[in-house]
Amino acid sequence: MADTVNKTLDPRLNRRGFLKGCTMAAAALGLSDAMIPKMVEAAASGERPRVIWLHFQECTGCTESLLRSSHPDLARLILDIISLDYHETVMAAAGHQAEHNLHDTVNNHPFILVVEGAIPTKENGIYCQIAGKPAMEILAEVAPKASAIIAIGTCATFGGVQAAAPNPTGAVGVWDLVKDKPIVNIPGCPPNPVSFLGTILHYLTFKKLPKLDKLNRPTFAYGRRIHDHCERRAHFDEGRFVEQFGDEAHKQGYCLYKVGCKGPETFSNCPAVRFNDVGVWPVSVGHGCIGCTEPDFWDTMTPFYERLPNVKIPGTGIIEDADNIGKKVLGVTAAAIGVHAAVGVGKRLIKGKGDSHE
Ligand code: FSX
Ligand code: SF4
Ligand code: F3S
Repeated sequence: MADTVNKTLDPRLNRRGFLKGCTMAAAALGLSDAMIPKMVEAAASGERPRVIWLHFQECTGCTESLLRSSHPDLARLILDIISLDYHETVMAAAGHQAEHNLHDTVNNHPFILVVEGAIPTKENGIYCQIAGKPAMEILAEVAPKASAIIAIGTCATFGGVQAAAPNPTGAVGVWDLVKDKPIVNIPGCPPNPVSFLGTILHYLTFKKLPKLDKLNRPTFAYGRRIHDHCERRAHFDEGRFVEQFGDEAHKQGYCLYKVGCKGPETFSNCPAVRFNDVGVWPVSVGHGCIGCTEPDFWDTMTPFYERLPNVKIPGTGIIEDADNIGKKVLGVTAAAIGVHAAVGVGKRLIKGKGDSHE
């Protein structure tokens, strides 16, 4: 039953599409152009890792952004380089046949497990059941046999919206339950498909998982703070802020910090990789980052439309009164580089998960 999903979905990619996807992934991975042929060779080798994709508590946005991406080459490339043996959203099989496919791969072949969605743990996990079994039980059966696990989306990595206080179902991420397997966390609500593709291509090309940070996120995708490569950063440094959505400053494309942007404490490649093949990301279209790649962001990054307290503004030190930021820094040119936020680090340390620097 291997390949059922692939065969029912997409024709194979042509060489141009293959090259385009590999070039995008190589750029996202920070590899030089010289590595592209090696990557293409690995991707075209026919050595397609089997993937079992489990869905638990989630909205399927991760799958939607990946497979129904407006970049067809990207979606096809993903389906071309893996053998997607089980995926509830897109597979043709149903009922007993679907269950058979799952157990056949789990018991007879090496595979990578991809998990989308959080796992409820309260009352023996009864709040999410598939084929009559709690998600917890399915994970406990499948995870020990996987060669590696990729938790995709903020739900599978850190619990997501289900785990937001008061977390009525006791939702957790995969790494809270599985302790003895390599786990790659690809958070984001939803994450960028290129971060997933880059991880898979890295595995195929170098035969190992990419380097991870302390939150198990690939550093190629989550190694930089959004604020440190945001196109509005010059406005931040010069004290030009949007005060209200729709005001003149908003129309001018000024910094969104005062209307709640969480870029100063969020790690992700959004400003560089962008979404939807049309070069956009939240900040480029006028909305602040809400910190969707960070643990517990529904609790720690809210209210979404209020500024982060105590962010250092160039030339002013830690500020207490954001209303005066613009007035204070206008005209200040020194010390405008290398500014970092302090608050997120504190919050994460309190939660016991540490900063994401290595
Ligand atoms: Fe969660 Fe994925 Fe947010 Fe949705 O399925 S990461 S709710 S966008 O999409 O799991
Ligand atoms: Fe960009 Fe947000 Fe930082 Fe402003 S606060 S520079 S909009 S990341
Ligand atoms: Fe998420 Fe912020 Fe990127 S909200 S999509 S991490 S800009």
